[in-house]
Amino acid sequence: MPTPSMEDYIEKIYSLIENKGYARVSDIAEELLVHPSSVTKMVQKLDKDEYLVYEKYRGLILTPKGKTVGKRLLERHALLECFLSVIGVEEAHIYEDVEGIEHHLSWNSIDRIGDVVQFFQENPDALDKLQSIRKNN
Ligand SMILES: [Mn+2]
Repeated sequence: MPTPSMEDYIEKIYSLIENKGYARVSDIAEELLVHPSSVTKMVQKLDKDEYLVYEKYRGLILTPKGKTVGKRLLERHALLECFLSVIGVEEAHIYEDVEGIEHHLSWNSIDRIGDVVQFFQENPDALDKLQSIRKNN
């Protein structure tokens, strides 16, 4: 199992490759607000654990295992953003709050939160009721 920090890196590398087609150490460092030497160290660990293959002058590519995990982590992040948005959390808090909780929930909880999101998407009346509760609190 990847640690929270490894998850952050795998998620970020996956999304960089999705969006730009590649992930450089400098891009990862910039996006995660860490020193490039920390990125290199972590990338070496992720290589050792077979999430990616890192070649100093050719950059890095995710292994099938890294891709599967990265996709799941990105989906988890998106689901939690959706959940906070559905329950009425202000936009300004959403990203940071998701970064704070995403590593600390079991996949069981993530799946059940997915049910709640689906429930509100399929039942606009329930969403209206939730909104009226919110307005009164
Ligand atoms: Mn995230």
